[in-house]
Order: sequence, then structure tokens, then C-alpha cells
Amino acid sequence: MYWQKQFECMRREDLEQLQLERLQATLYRLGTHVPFYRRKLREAKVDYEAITSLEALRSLPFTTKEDLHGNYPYGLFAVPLRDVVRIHSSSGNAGMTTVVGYSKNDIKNWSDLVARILRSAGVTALDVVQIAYDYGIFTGGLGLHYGAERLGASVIPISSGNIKRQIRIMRDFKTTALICTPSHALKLADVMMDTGVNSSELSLKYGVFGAEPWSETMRREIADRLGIIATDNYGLSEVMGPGIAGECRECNGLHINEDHFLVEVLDTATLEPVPPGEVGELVITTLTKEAFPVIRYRTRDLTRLLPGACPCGRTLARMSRILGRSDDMLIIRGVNIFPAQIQAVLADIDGTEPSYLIVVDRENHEDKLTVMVEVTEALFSDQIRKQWALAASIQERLVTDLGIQVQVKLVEEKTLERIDSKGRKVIDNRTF
Ligand code: DLL
Repeated sequence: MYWQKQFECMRREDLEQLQLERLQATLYRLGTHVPFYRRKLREAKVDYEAITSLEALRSLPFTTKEDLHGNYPYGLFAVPLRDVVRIHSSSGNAGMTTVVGYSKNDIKNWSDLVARILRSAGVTALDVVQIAYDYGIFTGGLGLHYGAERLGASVIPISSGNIKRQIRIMRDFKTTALICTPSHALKLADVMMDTGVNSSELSLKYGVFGAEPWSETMRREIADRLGIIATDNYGLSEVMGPGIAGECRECNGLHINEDHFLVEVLDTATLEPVPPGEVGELVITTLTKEAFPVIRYRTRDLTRLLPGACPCGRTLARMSRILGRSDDMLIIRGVNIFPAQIQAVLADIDGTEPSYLIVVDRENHEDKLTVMVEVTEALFSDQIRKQWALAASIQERLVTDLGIQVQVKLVEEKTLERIDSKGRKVIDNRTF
């Protein structure tokens, strides 16, 4: 039932003592090894060697994604590169990429925390775990892989792509736990239906889903169609990747691995804590990371802390599923996309006007991204071949920069204001 009971079921006062000691160590590490943080702490008039209570967290400066961009690639690393054994990164245009590093010890902790989440979702060493996240620079594939191996499960690193093969392997290899995004799980269910594979032919028992927003309705649909217990897990690469919080089999909120992460839920306007149980932005301070610790990282994810004890016996606080974002980031097929990335590509291409509209749809459980771009009248009345060439070159640039498929539609000047008089840059038609 537990992976590390001694930490998952701690008494609150023991946990807080541990958190304080780890916070002190983290601040010392950052203050001595990372000039950016030394300067920030000095500017905030924080004597990091004199912190004696967790309340002092409130006096510490925030870290934002922009801070990560500004220190690209290695400026915020707190150990020399020779001690970094893994590097992950988000996709993105130059200047908008985040890079994170892990020491040997970070990888060990990361694996333990992911193992913890898998175990609390029901998975054990006896399970056959199929991981259908992208294996690569995204933290999902390798993060879950190391955690599942640490648990001792038999891991199938199927990765993303070739859905029919995924289903065949799931059936033939008697996979018992499926790990992927929730939309991918529904896509698998669709293709199973189309190809006449019934869930009773599979051995699936558990689905551990994360990396994108979903809902209780989706949970019920996945659970019914695949015949499994479906749990939610949350993480972000800037803080670690998966392994930050995950649901137990009560399926009633995600336990936060508080012995490694100190969390706050703040009002997005005042950046003061919201009253207990209310929705705010999740802000995370790492407590054990060596290579890439962060202080008060503004995740921009909205959630709330859930009151009361969990019947599973874990004393780790629980948060609700992610309820939205406090910025304009979109998650498309598990990939994080900012409208500004698209704008930057368009600004670079001759013949395009600054007006664009991003339309996101979900068809057959798959996200579709369309970028409508206004082009000058001269170009629009030009030969169709020229237009195709322009659309193709925009598309190619966007696919390279964003790392996902995009459809580009060129439209005449003033078309977009007719489609959306409010001048929005994004229309997201998805319902979760
Ligand atoms: O998505 C890490 C991860 C991989 C988590 C696999 C869980 C499983 P990033 O690519 O950095 O990292 O994206 C992080 O995705 O800030 C949220 O907005 C969103 N997100 C992650 N998990 C959930 C979830 C990984 N369970 C961003 N529900 C985060 C809703 C989620 N949104």
C-alpha cells in the first residue's frame, strides 16, 4: 500500500521539522552556489542562514519561468555540470526554453517519488507497466520509467505513437498498468473499439494518468471503457517532472510529496495565501533537489488544498485536480504551448500580418491546433501556389519550434476580427 510509509504517514510536527531542515539546506545551497539566487535573496533582505521557521518562506522571493529563460541554459544549476547526470528541457523558441538538470541523488529521489505515486495508485512489483509517454527530453517517459523500475514492476517502454501496436502489445504482453495522458487512454479505447478489441481481452487493472488537464467525467469514461481504476498524478519539469503529487486509490485528491516539496496556494492578484480550501495558484519550493532547486516557483496552475484526513492513512496533504491556469499556456497533446511562441514565429516570416488566431479542438480524443494567420491583401490575391508555399513554411517552422503537428490557414486581412470581435488570440473549444 505504501512505498515509503515512514515519510508518507509522518506526524505533522515531525514533517514540519524535516521540511525546515531541508529548507535551510536548500537556501544554503542556492545562496552559496547560484549567483542569481544570492542576488535575489540579498535584494529581498533575506539572511538565508538565519531562517528558523517555515513561516519565513513568505519572505522569500518568487521564481518564475522568465527567471529560467533569463538564465538559459545552465545559469540556475546549483552543482557543476560534472555532477549532473540528466538534463531535460521544454520545447520552445530560442529564449523560451527551460532547461533542468538532475544529480545522481536527484534521480534516486525522483525514482522513489514516482514509485510512491505508482504504489499509492495500486501498482506493485508484480505489475506489467506500459508507459505510453513520449520518451525523450520530456520528463514524462523517463520519469515514470525510472519510478516503475524502482518499484520493481516489469516495464514496457512503448512510448507514444503507433496506437495499434500499443494495443497489441497491451493485449499480448498482459499489461496490467497503463501510464499515459488521459486523452491518450481514451484514444486507445476508441481504436480498440474500431479494431474490435474488447477490454475483457486485456489484463489491465490500473491507469495512472497525468501531464494534462482532465475531469471526473473523463475519469469515469476511461474507467468504464478500459475496466480500470484511473488515478491522477501531477508534476512539472521546472520542479522535477512527475512525482510531485498523485492520487491514492481513494481517488479523492492528489497527495503532495511534502517531505520533498513545500507548497503554498496563493491569491494570484495579491500573492498572499488564500483561506484554507480556496482556489489559488500553486507555488512550490523544492526541499531536496541538488542540481536544480527552486524557491517559490510560480507554477501558474490553479488548485486548492483539500481539508480532512484521507482514509488511506497517508498524512501528506492533498490538493484537488488542477482547475486551470493563471496564464495563457495551452497543453496540447501533453505539450505546453504559449501563444507567444507562435507569435514569435509569425513575426519572423515575411508576408504575414501580426494578426493570428489559435484555435484548439478535440476530435476523437485528439487535440488539434490550427493557427489562422492574416496575410496582406496582395499576397492573398496572389497565385495559390505562393500561398501554399507560405502556409507550408509557417507550418514547418511551427512544427519545429513547438514540437507538435499544427495546421496553418491563411486568411484575408480583417477576417479574424469577424470571427472573434473581442480580439482574442486563442479559442479553445475543448471540453474535458
Ligand atoms: O507534464 C510532467 C508530468 C509528466 C506530470 C507525466 C505527470 C505525468 P511539463 O511538460 O513541464 O511536465 O508540464 C507541466 O502540465 O504545469 C500543468 O499545467 C500540466 N499538468 C501536469 N500534470 C497535470 C495533471 C509534465 N495531472 C504542466 N492535471 C503543469 C492537469 C497537469 N495538468
